[in-house]
Amino acid sequence: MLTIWGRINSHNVKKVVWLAEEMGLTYDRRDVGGAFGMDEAYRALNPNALIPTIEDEGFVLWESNSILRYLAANHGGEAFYPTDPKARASVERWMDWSFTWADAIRPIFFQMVRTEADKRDTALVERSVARAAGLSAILDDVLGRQEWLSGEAFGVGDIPVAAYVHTWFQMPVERPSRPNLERWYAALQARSPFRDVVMIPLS
Ligand SMILES: N[C@@H](CCC(=O)N[C@@H](CS)C(=O)NCC(=O)O)C(=O)O
Repeated sequence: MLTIWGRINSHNVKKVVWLAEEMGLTYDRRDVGGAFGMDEAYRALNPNALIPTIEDEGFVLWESNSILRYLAANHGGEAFYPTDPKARASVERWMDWSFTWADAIRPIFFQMVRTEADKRDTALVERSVARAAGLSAILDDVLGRQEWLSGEAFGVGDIPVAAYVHTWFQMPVERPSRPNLERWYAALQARSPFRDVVMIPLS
């Protein structure tokens, strides 16, 4: 049995649960982190005191993108994770780049969702909005040339970026028109695991 530790309103937890749902895996998700706290037993599994962490038949793993790669490589998820070295590297590039993208979006999310209106740092939000707008051109460009970030089919290369794209589209901030990115976001919304796991109210 696969165990996934982490509160479901975490972007990094959503990524793992989303893939588990796409792959039809049976899993037990346990709330940890944020208001749920972290006990010593959990910290012994993950010395970073961060979520998510998984345990699969005694194998413990943390770092959300490593978990995505492990699940896809070991549980019949090959369709989500190409084996050809160039195709695989292209997919992994978007997984790594997702942290650049997440760093741009996170301040907007924390300020607009987790900070009271009168305590918001508007200059920080403005800088993040501008940074996200610039980075979104990179996504729009690649998605004008290929259907998915993972290539011709949806895969693990789409998941980390998509988790934060959804948040970006939900924020009451200015966004430039990005037709290819919007087409991809609409295609993601046609997937029920994306709707059920990622498109929950932000908190
Ligand atoms: N690089 C790590 C980052 C993990 C991370 O920052 N997790 C956040 C939630 S998204 C966390 O654990 N925050 C503390 C908490 O929830 O208590 C990963 O991708 O797994």
